[in-house]
Formats: sequence, C-alpha cells, structure tokens
Amino acid sequence: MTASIDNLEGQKNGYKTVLELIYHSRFTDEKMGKLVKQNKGATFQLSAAGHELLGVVCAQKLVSGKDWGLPYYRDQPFAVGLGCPLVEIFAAFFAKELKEHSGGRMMPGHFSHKKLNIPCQSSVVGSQFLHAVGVAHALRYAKKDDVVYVSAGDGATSQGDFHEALNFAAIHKLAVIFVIHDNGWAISVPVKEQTDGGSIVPIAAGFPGVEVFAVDGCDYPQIEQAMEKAVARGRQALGPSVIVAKVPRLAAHSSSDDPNKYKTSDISAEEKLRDPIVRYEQWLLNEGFISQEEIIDIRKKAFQTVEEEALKAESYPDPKPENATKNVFIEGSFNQEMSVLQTGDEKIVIMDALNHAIDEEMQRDPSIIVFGQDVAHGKGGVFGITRGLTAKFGKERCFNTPLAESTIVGLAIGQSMTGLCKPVAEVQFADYLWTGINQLFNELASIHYRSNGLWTCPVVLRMPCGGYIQGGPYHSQSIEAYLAHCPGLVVAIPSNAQDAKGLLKSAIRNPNPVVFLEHKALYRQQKFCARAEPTNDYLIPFGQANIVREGTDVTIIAWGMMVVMANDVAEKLLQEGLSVEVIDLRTIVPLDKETIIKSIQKTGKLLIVHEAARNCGFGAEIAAMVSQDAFRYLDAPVVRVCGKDSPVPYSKILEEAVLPQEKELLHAVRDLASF
Ligand SMILES: Cc1ncc(C[n+]2csc(CCOP(=O)(O)OP(=O)(O)O)c2C)c(N)n1
Repeated sequence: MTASIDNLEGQKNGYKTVLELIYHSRFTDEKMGKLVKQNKGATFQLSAAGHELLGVVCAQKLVSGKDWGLPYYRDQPFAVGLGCPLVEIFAAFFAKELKEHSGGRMMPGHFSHKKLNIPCQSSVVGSQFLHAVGVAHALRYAKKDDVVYVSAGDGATSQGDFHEALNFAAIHKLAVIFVIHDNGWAISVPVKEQTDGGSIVPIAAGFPGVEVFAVDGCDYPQIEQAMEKAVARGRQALGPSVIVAKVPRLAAHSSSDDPNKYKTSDISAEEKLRDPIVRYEQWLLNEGFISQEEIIDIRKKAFQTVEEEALKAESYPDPKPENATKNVFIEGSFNQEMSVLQTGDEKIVIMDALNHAIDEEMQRDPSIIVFGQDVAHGKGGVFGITRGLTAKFGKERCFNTPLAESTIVGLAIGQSMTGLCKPVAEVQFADYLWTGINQLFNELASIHYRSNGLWTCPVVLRMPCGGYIQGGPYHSQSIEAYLAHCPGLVVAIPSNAQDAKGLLKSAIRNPNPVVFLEHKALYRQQKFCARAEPTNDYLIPFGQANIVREGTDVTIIAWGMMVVMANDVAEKLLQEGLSVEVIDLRTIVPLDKETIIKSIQKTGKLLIVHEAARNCGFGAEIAAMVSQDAFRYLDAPVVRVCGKDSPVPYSKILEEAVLPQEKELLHAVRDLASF
C-alpha cells in the first residue's frame, strides 16, 4: 500500500486489509494463549494485544522487501503487517524446524526473516536500536533510499543503547524510524518509575537532529500521519524520527506473568477501554468506510485463517538434535589453504603490517569500511594503525565514531547484516571492550546461530591488548579467555609482522565475526617481530599454529607477547643443552589441537605461558584438553606460567611482580626438563 491512495475504493480496501491484519495478530495471540494454557506444543507466549494497530499501520507504510524492519518481541503486528506468513509465526511458536525465525533456537516472538529484511532479533531489550542504525548506515553507504523501522517498549528506552543509537543516527542523518510502544509498563514497572517525567518524548526531542512524534497508538490517522512524515524524512536523508505511541498492554507481560500483582482492576478496565481494535472498527464505521456486516465477515474469516494456519504449523517437522550445534560458525569457513610465503626485501614492524593489510584489502574490496574512536583523519588511531586511510579512501570509508563502544559493535552488526558493508572496526583498548560487551557476546557472536544460519555478521573488531607498557589496570588487560568462552567468535592474536598481515587479511575475508587482538608492546618491536613484508595475497588460515622453533625436551605454548618471551628463553636454554619447542597458537579460536598434541608426543612435557591471570585463563582449557586427549604422552604434569590473579598495576616494580617474567619461564622449563 502506498502512502497516498486517492481512489476511494482502493482506500477502503486498504483499511479493510489493516482490519484483517490486526484481527490476524489478535486471534494468533488468543490462540497461542489457549495452547500455552493447555500445554499443547509451547510453554511461553508474549501477547501483542493492544499493540496491533500501531505495528500493522507502520508496516503498511513501508515497502515490504525493500525497507528494513527490526520489530521487538511485542511487535508481532508489524511482522504480520510486513508479510510474515502466520503459519511460520505459529511454527516458530511451536519451535519447529523452519528456515525463518530461528528454527527452534529462540523463544517465540523473536522475528527474523531474510526476504522481508527483518534481521535476527534477540531477547536483550534495546540492543536492536544500534543494529537498525548500522543497517541505515550501510544503506546510506550504498546510496539507497530505503528506510529502517525499529521498535521497542518504553522500558527499553532506559537502555544506553537507545541514546547511543539516537545520537549516531542524528549525527549522520540516518533514515531510522524509532517506534516506541509506550504501554506504560515494563513488566511491572510503571513508566513514571522508568523515565524522568514519565515520558521519553522530551528526552528524545533533546537531540537536535531528531524529529519526535507523540501519538495515540490506537488512532489510525495519528499513526498514519506520523509514519508517513517519518518515512518521507528518511527517504530524503533528513534524519531519524522517533514515534512515541501510547498503547494499552491488554494481556500479561508474558504467559509467566500475573498482572494482578501490580495492576489494580481500575487500571486494567481503563486499558481495556482503549482497545485499538474496538477503536479502529468504530472509526471505520463512523467514517463510512465499512459496514457492520463487512466487519463481521472479515473477523470471521480472519478467525478461520488463524485456526487453519495454527493447525498447519503443528505438522511442521521438529528440529533434529544432531543439528543443535550447527551454525555456530559458518560451515566450511575454516577450510582455507596456507599461502606460500613470498616477501619483499624490506622488513616491517607489526603496526605497518596491520596498516598495509587494511590498506590493501580496502583497495581490493570497496565494501570495507573502517571506524572507531580517533581512527580517522590525521591521527589514524592512538597507535596509528589506520593512519592515512581517510586521506586515501575518503571519510565515508574511514571515519570516527562517538566515544561509545556499544555503538561501535552494534553499528558493525547492523552494517554487516545488510551485506552492503564489511566493517573493520577498532576498539581503542581491549580494556574498554566491556562497555560494548553485550553487543559482542549477546548479539554479534550468536546471530548466525540464532538465525539458524540465515544471517551472517562478517565483522572484524581490532583491539590493542596486553601489558608490559606500564598501562595500569585499564591499558594492560589480556582478555582472550573471556572471548574464547563465548561461542561464535574467532579470536586471533599475531606475534610477528608476517603473521599480523596474513592473519588480518584472513580475518577481513572471513565470513565469521573475528576479534583481532594486537599486543601493544609488540607494535614496534624489532628483534623478533619485524619481518620481511609478505606480498598482497599472503593469507594465514585460522586454526593453524606456528612452530616458532623446533625442540625435543619441552614444549612451550604461547600467544602474543609471550611467544617473544618464550623464544628468548628457548634460545638461552639451548646454551644449557635444553631443546625447547615453541608453539605460537596464532588463533585461540579455532584452536590447533593437532599441532599441540603432536608436539607433546615428541617432548612429553608441556609448559603453557600466558599474560592473563591464571584463574580460568585459556591455559586451563589447554591443560584440560591435553590431560584428556594426550595424557598417555605426558612424562610430567602440565605446568602454567601466568599473570597473577590480580589487576595489572601501573608501577614498573608492581607490574613486573604481576606479569610473567623471563626468569619464571627459565625456572619452569628447567624444572620440567628435570622430570
Ligand atoms: C537488557 C534486558 N534486561 C532485562 C530483560 C528482561 N525483560 C524482558 S522484557 C522486559 C520489560 C520490557 O519492557 P518494555 O521495554 O516497556 O516493553 P514491553 O514488554 O512493555 O512491551 C524485561 C525487563 C531483558 N530481556 N533484557
């Protein structure tokens, strides 16, 4: 349906379609409610009753399949209005095996539809705002005039991501329409306890670049007008809009909730009076757009349709247990061949290797964009890794973001899901990833899995890590174990310039999310890390460790800065007649178990070295794996030299006492060798 229908008959038909769709959503909710109560095929439901007119009318103002929609769990009416078949919505409710809506991986009401441009939604309230902004940013990059709809409840506007999303969308005048379903409640919390002044309207209007519409979400003309203006504003690249629509929540928060614990009967009765379906029927009758008989007829048919679609969905196949861990990573994405190394004569350090890798990849692939704090213009990042890229590729391809890590990660998610951009983003220090960790762990890492392989997020997140530079507790962290614990993330960490270039290029070409850790103390290190520069096409596959030096007495496994220390130690011990094999993992995930076990078969002794604190460090995982899979080859206990279980302090004296030192490694290897 287009924005203006001049033909009266066409207009009437449009209104009837809206009526049919809101009935579809309401009857679907009622049917699901009954099925849950009867324990027939599903245990959980989130009803959208009261929100129907808002979602359906908003969807009808978009061009389905062209524009984008990120509806929250209570916005089933939007999904229905945009064209999600009811049978699929029911199949998702029954957690059936189906291509769209997760195939049984997500609870009901988490929409995801590739053809309809509905990216995979999560349960985290408010995290979708930044994805919507990322989608809109990618559309702008591709010079498209498509608009992006994103919805959430009033409670979700308390999340920082809402404010970050408005800020970024306003700075870049992006075509995002934020639709806030203000039903007055976030589970049991009334909006006056949620938001200063009881409404998000004046707060959103505080962003100069944002247009705000406060509407009655049960009033057709008000929703239509606001949405038409917001869509036009988006198409003309004038900036984001926020529509705050008051709606009643006519059902419980979910099938697990009892509103009698927090709503009085007066409140519930008042909410019932605002039922948008009754209001819409009355409006259509008053305006003479429909007759009472037609209403009865449409309602009857809609009820019948819902019953039939629910029945059909029950016969969809169930998911198979053998597929439960499928699509954590993209299938076949690690079957890469090792390149033959060809180099020029000149040696480069790691920081140049990284800069050249990004530069060459940006020349190869115009969809690559680089962003983060301070990365653009003359500065090129606090460590200069992205220096020169804005000048060479323009500010559309290398730009600064606000100082907000959640924005950086959330933006990259939205951009990558469109397939129009390949984000290579920088987090200024690994220590500050934590303010963006929800977007990384709860969103980016699992979108491919949660969408049953339908959506992919090929994002590279680069970040400097590690200590030994007197960075104190907030510029010294080694976070690889946290990252490795989260399924769905590739974790890479190079220890020399050739690996840095080859691994970063592989990361950029890989379709999975990759966290690329760069040790600050190695950026300019010459002795071990500077290497002859590999040619343009040098790629290092993930999950292939490097045997830095061969040995027969003891194996040391290390990554990042510890590879350098292990190599120095091995050189010194050679003079004592000890032969030490040093293995650089290069990627923590995927892990090259084969190379580790082969080495232990040879030496029988294993020392794992890492900078991160010992407790639950990645060394513990390797030790457990080795004790299970290679116990029979061991001649001594597996030993770890790690950082102390302490934050990394600033003073050089204190820092040295916390981080692993050469003498500890020497002692540990000698001790192991004597077994
Ligand atoms: C970040 C986060 N915190 C808590 C929850 C648990 N939770 C789910 S829905 C909800 C209330 C959301 O209220 P609102 O945003 O107003 O939307 P409504 O449910 O009223 O439509 C809460 C607290 C969650 N899903 N995500």
